[in-house]
Amino acid sequence: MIIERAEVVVTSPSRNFVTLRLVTDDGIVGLGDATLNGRELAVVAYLRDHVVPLLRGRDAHRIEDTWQFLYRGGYWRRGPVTMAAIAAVDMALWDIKARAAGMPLYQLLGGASREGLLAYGHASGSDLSELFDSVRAHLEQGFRAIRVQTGVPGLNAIYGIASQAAAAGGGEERYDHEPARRGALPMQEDWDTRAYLRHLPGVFEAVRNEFGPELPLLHDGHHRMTPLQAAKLGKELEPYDLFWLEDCTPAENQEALRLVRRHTTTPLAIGEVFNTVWDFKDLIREQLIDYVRGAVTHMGGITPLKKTMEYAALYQIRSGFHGPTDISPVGMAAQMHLGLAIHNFGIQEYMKHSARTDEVFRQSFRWRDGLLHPGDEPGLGVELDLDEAGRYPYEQAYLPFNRLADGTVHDW
Ligand code: CS2
Ligand code: MG
Repeated sequence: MIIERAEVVVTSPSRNFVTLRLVTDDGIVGLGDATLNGRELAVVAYLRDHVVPLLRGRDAHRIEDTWQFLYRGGYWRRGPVTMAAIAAVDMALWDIKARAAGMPLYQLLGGASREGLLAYGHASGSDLSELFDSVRAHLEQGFRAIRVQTGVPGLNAIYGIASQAAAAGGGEERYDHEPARRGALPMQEDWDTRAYLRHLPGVFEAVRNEFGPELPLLHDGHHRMTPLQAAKLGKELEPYDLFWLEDCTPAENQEALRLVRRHTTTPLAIGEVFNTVWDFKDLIREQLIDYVRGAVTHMGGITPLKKTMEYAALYQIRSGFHGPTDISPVGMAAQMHLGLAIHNFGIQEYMKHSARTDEVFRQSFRWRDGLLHPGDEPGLGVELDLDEAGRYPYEQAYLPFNRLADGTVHDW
């Protein structure tokens, strides 16, 4: 089975998506997500100029060999652009192999290890009243776990506070941090860690008082704290028994998590910006995290993320794959198939895509009693409607950036 055609499809139904579409000599189509939020065109160029010419004529069945060829043969290793491009090839080849076998991909990854995937949704609000409404809306949609993000008194524009329609989890509203149609250039947001640290414990106390001790609650620190600040927050949140505190501190320096780990038993999740197992190695080996936040789209594909999870399993570390709307339905399907098959699954982030996106990427996801399932269509179970995709050309858009009160740029 030979790769005959390879094309890169860019479409922007509600935000920009980059999809690699491979077609074999016997007409089997495979899809791969290559979306890198805010840097989409860099991956498009990497694929079109440096990968697609190498794929035509290759044996589509040789997934591992193709991955190693693209990773080692490119000489310059790792990095978000390279690994998103390789991820798309890997996903598309697994899609082809499973379609050729007439099976949903999870069957080729070892079969289902559970009935469905526990998923969490994004509740948010600029104040407690809006937040509680958003939590209730997500509970009504069947979510059994909920991420909580709120405004911080004195800060105007901060991460994770969706417009109320989006916070309620429905409609065409774009999730606020989603940059598409928010103007072509990065937007400045503001930040004050001390104000955030003063405010957040009280928010979780109020949420626990309102919704009880059982509901799994998650929170995303979004890389903004020093290790000591993260340790302080983790300790102050212990009474509220979080499912996890995510990206509590920038983790390029994996040693930083040793300090956090010494001070708190709040579970830690890290890795949505990571792109190879090397970024996780010490965090896993020293048990500095509890959940691997990688995404198939950013970690080089299904093949390497499966290997990373097998390494993590040695340390009883579980998955928490990244699933915002800037992971396309193709990328979401890939990690749902992987999450269904691995033993050390933890939780799947699930931000529903817009209706327009679902018209471009027709998928067979099932959502029942708070559990996600990728469906049982052959392959990844996603079809890309090229005519629909053609209706939504790329729109330049970037993620926001942060400045502190004195103007210093800060992690967003
Ligand atoms: C966030 C992401 O979902 C999350 O955990 O960290 O939404 C992140 O802000 C975006 O994926 C960035 O593109
Ligand atoms: Mg995050």
